[in-house]
Amino acid sequence: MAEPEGKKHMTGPINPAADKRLIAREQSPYNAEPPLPDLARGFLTPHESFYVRSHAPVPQIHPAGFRLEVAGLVERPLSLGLDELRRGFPQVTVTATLTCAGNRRSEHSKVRKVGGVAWGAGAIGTAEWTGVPLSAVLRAAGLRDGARHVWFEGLDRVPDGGNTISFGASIPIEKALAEAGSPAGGAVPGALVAFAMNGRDLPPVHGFPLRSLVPGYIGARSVKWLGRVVVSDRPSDNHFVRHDYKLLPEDDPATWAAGAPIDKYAINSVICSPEEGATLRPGRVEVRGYALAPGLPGRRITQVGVSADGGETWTRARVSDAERDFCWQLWHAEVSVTPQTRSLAVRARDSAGETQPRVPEWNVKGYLYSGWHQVAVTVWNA
Ligand SMILES: Nc1nc2c(c(=O)[nH]1)N[C@H]1C(S)=C(S)[C@@H](COP(=O)(O)O)O[C@H]1N2
Ligand SMILES: [Mo]
Repeated sequence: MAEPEGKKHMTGPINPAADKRLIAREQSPYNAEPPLPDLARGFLTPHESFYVRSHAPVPQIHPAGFRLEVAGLVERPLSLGLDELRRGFPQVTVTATLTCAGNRRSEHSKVRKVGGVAWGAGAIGTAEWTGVPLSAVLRAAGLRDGARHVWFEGLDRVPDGGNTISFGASIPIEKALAEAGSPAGGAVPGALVAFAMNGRDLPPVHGFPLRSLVPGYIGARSVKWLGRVVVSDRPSDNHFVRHDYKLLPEDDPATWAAGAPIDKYAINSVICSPEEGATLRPGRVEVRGYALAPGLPGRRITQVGVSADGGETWTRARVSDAERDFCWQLWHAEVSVTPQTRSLAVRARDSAGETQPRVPEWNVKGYLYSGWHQVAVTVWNA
């Protein structure tokens, strides 16, 4: 049947899977990650391969009427249109890896089942983010005495009982005002109000028209569809700050209230190819993947080791990219496999001597899995 005339130019709800080449973990809200070999293709992750983590449908925001509100403990509350934000402030482009705190959650579930999106190891990606340093916006508003935390509020509506709530986050004022140096990457602001990803307007599913972007912090602090920034003397009491994203051994309300919110992400490394279940020929095999130093300025991956014998012996991998704060490194290694080989494993070490445990401590929500990544393979002697 033909569309009625008047409806032809109306936009429907945004299809979050459009232009994506991802494996859906949930259709609604859309949560999806790339096949791992796609991640290892390049230092920057193209939009099609960039994971999506959402708690609600993508809100449709009309840029003409959009305003970013800045409120709370400031001298001058601001209400900024997109043009004012782009023209009135310095712009910076920062390369940073974004990773979900739940990346690799399904491996926690092998120890003891955890709820939440059952992520593989693809809830991570690296992009060039362009925007305005949050510090510049805060300076324009003028911080008042007692300013200790900066809250971000998204414009999506997350179902909560019969109601809806906004997705929110909170970062300490020191992080909001921080500036880290990075030899290859230039100055890296502690946080950005970002409007572009890999040189183009943010795609709707990644937060159009604005998102916060907090290099080094878990993805949950990089709030998409950012509508409000609030300066406060305390962390936000948003559900996603108070009741989620904490490393706790059990699901008990008292421990939840007392637990500290996760901010920085942890050291990690993952094999992207061969994939789990691959069949290989005996001999030399090329192994590829990513490694991520913890989300602290100056931390570097200094060693990546790959084992084909369950951790008895390790081959040093070669890292391919320039070192930059808050960015992953892609690596590759050649190892020998025989018909006795059952799995490939990777582990990394950073410049502060931090390493990955074989199996990390379990937590009830399955966050920050950072154990050795192991891929089962079959070696077949033709
Ligand atoms: N408004 C809003 N912001 C959000 C979320 C959300 O559901 N709503 N999800 C967060 C989480 S948990 C992550 S890991 C990142 C994912 O960003 P991406 O979908 O652009 O990859 O966005 C964060 N920002
Ligand atoms: Mo996340």
